[in-house]
Amino acid sequence: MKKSHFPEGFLWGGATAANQLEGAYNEGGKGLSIFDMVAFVPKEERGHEIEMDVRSEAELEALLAGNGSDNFPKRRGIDFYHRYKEDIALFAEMGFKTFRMSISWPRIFPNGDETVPNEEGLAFYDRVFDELQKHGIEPLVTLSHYELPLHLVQKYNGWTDRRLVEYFVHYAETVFNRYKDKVKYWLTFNEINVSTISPYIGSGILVDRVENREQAVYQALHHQFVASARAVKACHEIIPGALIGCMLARMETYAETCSPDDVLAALEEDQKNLFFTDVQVRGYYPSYMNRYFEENDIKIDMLPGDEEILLQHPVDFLSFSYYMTMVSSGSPDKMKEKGNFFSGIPNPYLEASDWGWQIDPKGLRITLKKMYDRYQVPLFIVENGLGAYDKVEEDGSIQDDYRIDYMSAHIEQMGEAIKDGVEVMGYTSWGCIDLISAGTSEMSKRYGFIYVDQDDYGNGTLERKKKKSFDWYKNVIATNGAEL
Ligand code: BGP
Repeated sequence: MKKSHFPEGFLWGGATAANQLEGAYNEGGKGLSIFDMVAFVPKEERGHEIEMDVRSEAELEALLAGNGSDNFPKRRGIDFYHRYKEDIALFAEMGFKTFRMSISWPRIFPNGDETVPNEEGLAFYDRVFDELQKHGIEPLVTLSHYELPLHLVQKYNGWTDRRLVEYFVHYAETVFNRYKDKVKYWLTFNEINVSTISPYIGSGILVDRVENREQAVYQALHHQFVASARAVKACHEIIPGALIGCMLARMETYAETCSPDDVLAALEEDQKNLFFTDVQVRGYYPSYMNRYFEENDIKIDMLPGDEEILLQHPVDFLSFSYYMTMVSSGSPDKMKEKGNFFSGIPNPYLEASDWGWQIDPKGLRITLKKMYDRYQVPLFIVENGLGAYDKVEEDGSIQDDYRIDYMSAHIEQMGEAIKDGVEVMGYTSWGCIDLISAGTSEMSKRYGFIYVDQDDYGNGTLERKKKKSFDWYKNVIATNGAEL
C-alpha cells in the first residue's frame, strides 16, 4: 500500500444539515424553521440560481396561508428522522470517522424564545448520537444551519434584534449541557457570510421590513458574531476539551489579469469574504471593513463589552465549504456579467457543473495555503462535492465516475497543502447521502455516495442504494487518503 501523507486520526466523513435531511418537519414537537417556508420552483421558472429567499412579509403570509406551491421539499427531506439507523449503518460501512450534522434549533425550542426545551427534540438527537457512538463515528455538530425558528423572523425580524443573542446562547448552552458526553466537535453558524447574499436564510431578515438592507444585514451579523463568541465561551466552560469552530462559504477570488486594478479588485473582493473569519478567528473587526462602513454610512451598534467578548473567545478552528472560485475585475461593467454562480466573471480555464459552478481543485490548495498563512489555526473542510444528475442503470447500478474524478482531484490538492504543512483536521464531503438542495430545493441535484429514490416532487420509495463512489470513498478512508 502507498504511504499516506494525511495525519493519523484525520477526520474523514460526510456532511449534512437537519433542514435538508430529517423531514418530519411537524413531528416531535418541532416548530417551523425558515427553510420550511421555501417552496420548490422548477428550473424553467426560476429567475436566478438561488431561490431560497423569502423577501417580504406578504410573501411569508401567503406561504403560511398555503397559497401558491404546496411543494416544500425541505419539509420532507429524505426522512432521516425515521431512517437514521439505516443511514448511519451505511456511513459506518464506508468507514466514516466523523459525521457532520446539524441540530434543528426549532426541534429544541419550537419558537426559539422559550426557556424550557422540547424534550422530544432533545431525545431524538440523543438517539442519533448514541447510534453514531455505537459505530465509533464522532459527530461534528452545527448549531445553526439555516434553521432559525420562523417565529424569530415573524416577531423580531431575525438577527436584526439584539434579543436573539440571548435566545441563541440559551439554546447553545442547553445542547452543550445535554450532549456534553457525546459531542466533542461543534460549529456555530453555517456559512455565516451567506447573509450578504441572502438576508432571510443567513440572518432571518425580511428585507421589506428594513429601511437600509446593508445596514440591517451588518447589524444582524454583529449580533451573530457576539452570539457565536458567547457560544464558544459556553462550550469551553461546559465541555472541557471540546473544540468549536466557525464556518465560512469560502470563495477564493482571482484577478482577471495582472493589471494592478484587477489585482486590487480581487483582493478587496476576497477581503469581503475573509471579513467573517477575521472577526471570528482574530477576534476583532478588520480596519478595511471599518473604512467600508464609514464610507457607506453603516453604523454598527455595539454594546459595551462586545469587543472584549469577541477578542476573548475566538474559535478553536476554522471550517469552510469549498465548491468554486471567483474572478474579479477592476472594471465595474465587467463585474455586472453573470459569471460563475451568482456574480463575477467566468474563468476560461475551468469547466463547470450542470449548475454552472466552476470546478477548481487547485483553488482548494490555494485557499488552504492562504488561510493557514493568514490565521495559523487548524482548518477543516466541512463541505465539498459535486452536485450532479445521477442515472440509475437497468441493472440498478449508479456509475458516478464524474463524482469520483471531482473528489479525488480535490482530495489530492488538499494532500498537497498538507505536505506544505497546512494543518487540516478533516474532510467531510457535502451530502454524503443524497438530500434536498439548499439553493434550489431540488432532490435531483445529488451529491451523495448513497442514492435516495425520490424526485423533486416527493415521488419515490426513499430506498437507499450504494453508488459506485461508495466503494471508492470507503477505500480512500481505509488507506487514509493514500489511494484516490
Ligand atoms: C452550502 C450549504 C449546504 C449545501 C451546499 C450545496 O451552501 O451549506 O447546505 O446545500 O451548499 O448547495 P446546493 O444544495 O445549493 O447545491
